[in-house]
Amino acid sequence: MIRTISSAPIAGQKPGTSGLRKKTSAFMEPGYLENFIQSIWNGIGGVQGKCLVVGGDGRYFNTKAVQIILKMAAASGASKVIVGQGGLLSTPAASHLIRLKKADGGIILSASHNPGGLDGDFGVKFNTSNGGPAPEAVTEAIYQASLGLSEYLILEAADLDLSNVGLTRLADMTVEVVDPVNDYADLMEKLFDFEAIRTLFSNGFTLAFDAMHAVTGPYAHEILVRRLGADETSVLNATPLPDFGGGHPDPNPVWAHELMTKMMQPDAPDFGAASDGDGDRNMILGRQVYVTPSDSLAVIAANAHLAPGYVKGLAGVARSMPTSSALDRVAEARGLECHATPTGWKFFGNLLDAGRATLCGEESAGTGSDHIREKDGLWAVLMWLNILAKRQISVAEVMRNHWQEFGRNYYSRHDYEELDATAAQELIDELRQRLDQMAGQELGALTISAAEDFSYKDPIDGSITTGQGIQIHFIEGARLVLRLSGTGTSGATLRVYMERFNSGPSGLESDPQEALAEVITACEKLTSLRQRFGRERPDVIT
Ligand code: G16
Repeated sequence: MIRTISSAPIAGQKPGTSGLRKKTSAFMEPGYLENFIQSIWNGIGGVQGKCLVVGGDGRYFNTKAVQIILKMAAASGASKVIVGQGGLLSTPAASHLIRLKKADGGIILSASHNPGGLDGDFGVKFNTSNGGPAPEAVTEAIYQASLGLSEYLILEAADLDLSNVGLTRLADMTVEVVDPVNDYADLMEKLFDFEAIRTLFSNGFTLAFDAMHAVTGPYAHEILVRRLGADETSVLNATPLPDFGGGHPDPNPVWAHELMTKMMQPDAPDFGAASDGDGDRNMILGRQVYVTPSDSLAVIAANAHLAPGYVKGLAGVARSMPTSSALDRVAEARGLECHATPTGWKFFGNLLDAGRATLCGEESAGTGSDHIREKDGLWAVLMWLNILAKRQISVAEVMRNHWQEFGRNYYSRHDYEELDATAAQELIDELRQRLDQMAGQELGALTISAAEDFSYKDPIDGSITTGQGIQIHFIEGARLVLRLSGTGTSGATLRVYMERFNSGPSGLESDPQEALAEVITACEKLTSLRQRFGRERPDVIT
């Protein structure tokens, strides 16, 4: 029986950088999830007769939420829902399934790298039929729908058993429970030289992949161990847990410290990597080497042709604006179109769909290509393995060679978390007001050449997105970017991105924080942010 439940708008259901992210407890409030799901249905013109993909990263409340969504899809007339077995799907696998099955869209349940559990975060994201995160026009329509919501529809029915693969029904709707891993693993096998990687492993190459108790465990086991022959012990923290084992499933040097410590030893494995809660982020390490996401993107751009799926070369490349311009150096040298977009994978969608970019990436540990419409953690790991298998050199040598050829963009991001949201916004507003007077200003050893509030005009649909971060260029070949995160759930997170170019051939092996010291000083002189927020140091340095 379909029930119509009267409801009323709930404040704050506005999707951020990547869907709606809130405390799990907020999502579990009666009607909270239901209101947002109905707002999605209303915002996209209903789901009558449509086919949707549904799955999540297995965090606390995932199983319950999947059941609610199935009942709401059935009540609103969806013809079919394809759901990952046990309600699990990594974000890249969900994106692939939407494309593979020609679905009309999908719902991904994840707060990505944010901690999970009852005290952690939960999230809901709507992806469109291209497999990618809904563009701004769609998320805005969903938000508007949430503001006018008066009721939601839900089927009164028992929960479905999602533990077995196969077809079943919920009232008039077909439910197809699929293996969450297989189709994705098959796609990877088409893109990369599995034979070469298998040979690499059989010759004694060693790997440590940290799944951080999140969704990639089963994917990594199937692909790296079963299909590629890496040792069983290569996948660490492989069992997905609803609270990620109490950890923070964010693959960066701070949160993946267990792997970092292991990889910084002289006898570390040849290659290390980690992924996040929902499997779309990655961290790349070599023995005693950390590769920044921006450098990883540039290395992939320069070497992608070594993988069978990219042997014809790249149509173009794209990075988010705060990501370092190491990618631009490769693009320039190789004559590739190169785009800088606002932060958020959704901004790459049109470029990928139009064939203007093959490879995209972000400083926030996201890299991917036109094989799907999300960033893809394991894809990046396999790309690196493919490059190492073909080039037969170590990660350290890959980096050294890369910097010698293209120069090095020293890069770091400093995060100040849980700041007072009003005070953080005031800082950004103040900087915005001073932008016109900044050119020529000296900040310690550096002089500002240009300053702007980044805005982006999508070259495909002409849509304009403004207020995407304060970007300051220095004549010395350095850059400073300040913006507020759109993915946090408490207070505000201020992200400060810094880069400085060194064309080499000397000075290419410095410590990034030292190489960036003058940019760090310039930032403090411009913002007094440590004093302003009473913080001695950033909470996270990547
Ligand atoms: C999301 C977005 C990324 C973005 C990242 C950080 O990633 O998809 O495009 O770079 O958040 O965004 P912010 O700086 O606004 O916090 P994920 O992995 O959290 O879905």
